[in-house]
Amino acid sequence: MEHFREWKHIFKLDPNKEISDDALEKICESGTDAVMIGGTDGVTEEKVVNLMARVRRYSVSCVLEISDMDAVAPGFDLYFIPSVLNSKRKKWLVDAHVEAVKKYGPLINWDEIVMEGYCILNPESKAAALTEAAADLSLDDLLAYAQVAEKMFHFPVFYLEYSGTYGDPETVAKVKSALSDTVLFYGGGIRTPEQAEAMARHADCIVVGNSLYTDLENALKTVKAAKGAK
Ligand code: 1GP
Repeated sequence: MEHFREWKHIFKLDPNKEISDDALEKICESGTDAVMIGGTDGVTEEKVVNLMARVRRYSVSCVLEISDMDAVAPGFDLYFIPSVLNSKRKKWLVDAHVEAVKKYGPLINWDEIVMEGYCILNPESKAAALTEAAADLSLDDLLAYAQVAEKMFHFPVFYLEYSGTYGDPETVAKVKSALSDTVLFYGGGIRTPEQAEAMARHADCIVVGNSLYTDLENALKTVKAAKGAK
């Protein structure tokens, strides 16, 4: 098992977006703890395998975040599986998982599986639309979700997913204080080292995605900022 509990920083690459070899080299050699491959739409097995093969030229940990059970390939270090706790549809909480186990169960190496209890908090995001997430959660709701994730479901990861928008560091701090064992991932809208540091002060690990495609130089600076955050 990889030491994901120690990670401070992840770059998330979308298999449905183009990335040049030059940019990919900078990302993989940035010092990030892992490159996570994952996206919401247009994710196919072919695109996943192609991107994994390109990341595998480098020594960085390469993990898959599964959004479609038919776009899964062997060869990743770990497989992160979201369960969207605030989805209004059971499919995204557990039904897709049941289907996947029925179809692929004997092929699964359970030691490589990491469950993520997700709360999707940007109502404008593709992920919120797809999963029909009740994204307008109060702080009380969020704190309860965090405790349900840890104390009831024993998820190893609780993921605050603001995808595409920058959240409130104070909220992240409060959620962190509600967790003792489950690690807290924060992702959404991080474009600058200052934003990275502000979130990494509270979250165990920050996830930087979109800004890799819009402002690579600043995105790369988030690694050092996250690792130096106190
Ligand atoms: C998306 O949490 C990640 O799943 C990162 O969000 O793309 O907004 O950086 P951004």
